[in-house]
Amino acid sequence: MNLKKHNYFFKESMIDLYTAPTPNGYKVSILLEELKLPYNVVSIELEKKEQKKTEFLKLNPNGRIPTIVDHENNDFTVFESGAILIYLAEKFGKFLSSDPNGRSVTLQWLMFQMGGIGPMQGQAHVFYRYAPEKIEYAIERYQKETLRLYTVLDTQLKEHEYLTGDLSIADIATWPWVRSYRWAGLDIENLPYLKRWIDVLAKRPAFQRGIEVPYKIDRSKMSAKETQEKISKILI
Ligand SMILES: N[C@@H](CCC(=O)N[C@@H](CS)C(=O)NCC(=O)O)C(=O)O
Repeated sequence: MNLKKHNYFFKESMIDLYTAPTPNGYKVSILLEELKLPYNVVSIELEKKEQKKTEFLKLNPNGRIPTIVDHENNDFTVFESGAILIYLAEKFGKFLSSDPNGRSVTLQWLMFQMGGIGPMQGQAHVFYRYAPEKIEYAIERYQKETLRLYTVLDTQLKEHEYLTGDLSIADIATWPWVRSYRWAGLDIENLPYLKRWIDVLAKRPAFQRGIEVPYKIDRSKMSAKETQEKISKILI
């Protein structure tokens, strides 16, 4: 398989990031940008099903992005965005507390994203945006549950600037999803603390650079038909 390799920084970087312009991919590029690490970006064309090819499945048996390879650690490979964030945060000693309780709190909010926000909002996107037929029950179910999860975030953010005090991998995992609330057909006018947090993080240069990896994309400029055709090639 001929994976296209973009080298943004040096000829040989420590980390290879296999990614696509999606919220799960952005989590890792944002963290790498925050860590100011040089990394190679391998752009995976999801519509061409590059993520299902044998060569890629050797790196990620789930056939999805993101995935990293750490050349400094015998080409150790990590898949699942949450596991990648923990691996990098531990390796570089940033964005995850070394104090056991502080670490647990960050991991709780990271799991809340991985097990709640991501899957529920992902389904809201599917049924609200991409499904060829509009199934009201499914749209309402996933929108309502995503909004309920957002209110949990809003309550937490009323008392905390970031989800767990200092900026952590929990914020980095959650922001790329929640910032796309309009894509799920949701309104957050009644969630002022969540809105404040989205705006604060959106101003960080590393977050701005992270969402342009592997390339910049503006979905608001794509027609509904174009979007549906593109995504239906990815959805199994
Ligand atoms: N739980 C996985 C989910 C990864 C995932 O769903 N990736 C999507 C893009 S956001 C993907 O690769 N989709 C392509 C496919 O399903 O074939 C993670 O967090 O890494």
